[in-house]
Amino acid sequence: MKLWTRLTQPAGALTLLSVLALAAWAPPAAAESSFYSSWAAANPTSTSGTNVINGTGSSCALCHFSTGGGNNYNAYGWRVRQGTQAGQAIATAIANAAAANSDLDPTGATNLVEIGAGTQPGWTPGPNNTRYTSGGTTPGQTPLAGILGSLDPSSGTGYCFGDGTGTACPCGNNSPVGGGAGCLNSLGTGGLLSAIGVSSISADTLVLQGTGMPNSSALFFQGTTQAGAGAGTAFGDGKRCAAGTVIRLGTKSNAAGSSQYPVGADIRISVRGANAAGNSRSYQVWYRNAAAFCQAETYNLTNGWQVTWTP
Ligand SMILES: [Ca+2]
Ligand SMILES: [Ca+2]
Repeated sequence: MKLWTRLTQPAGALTLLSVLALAAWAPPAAAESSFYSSWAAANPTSTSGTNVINGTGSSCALCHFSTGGGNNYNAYGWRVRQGTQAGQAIATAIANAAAANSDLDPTGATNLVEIGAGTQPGWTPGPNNTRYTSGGTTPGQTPLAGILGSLDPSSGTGYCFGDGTGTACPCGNNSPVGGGAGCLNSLGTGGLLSAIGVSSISADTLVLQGTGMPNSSALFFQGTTQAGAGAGTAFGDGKRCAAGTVIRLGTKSNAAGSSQYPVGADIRISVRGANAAGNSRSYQVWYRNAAAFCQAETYNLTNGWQVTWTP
């Protein structure tokens, strides 16, 4: 018994020393992880946090301008911090921030809507973010790099997918079901069209975003109806989805398979598309795909995207 005690005492002492050493060094990390673990417990099915972790390697960027946390918050992190500074428990502060649109994203989406959509309650694209510290605020900041997925919820609805539903792709070149893209192109990807922003005539921030295309030219266009009653009609290597009276919005050169409209000084879609409140319009991207693939035609298209214009 004495031997046992003698042998275990140093180990016990070492353990105590280790705990003290950890206590001396650990508080910042422990504080951050308790915030994130509370957040994850409150939002167990959200991909907002995993999009941050998988893209930046750290959960801190959900709320901070740094992967190491600290006194540099985005809009959402600052909102939660205001709650804890007011004496609220972390979980309470997170719950109290749910109804706010912290990042003032152009879709007007609340933090809870963004968390449900897997987007970022604290970030919006471009130099439209504010950096908060206890010493003051700095507007005009771009979001922390590397975060996966969209920063804001999409505006509108996809339809006419090249995934075998609706009208078949011309060569059996279907894209994966659930991917929301058009028919496959020669690169083995389906062109994907979506949009962010607000489709409001008086406050138009709508931006169409195309991905999954070759690095070629891409024509963004608007139609007044859906081709094939929404199922699309065979066209080149893909499907025509937007039809009726067509307006060409603009032609872009894809980089990394992507382009968007409008960019910079481009005319807003509400104006370019001659839209009025109440209009429901179809959008699509028609892109060049010069490689010998599928039909003799050297073009393909994205899925369709449907938008309703509000006042
Ligand atoms: Ca928001
Ligand atoms: Ca956002």
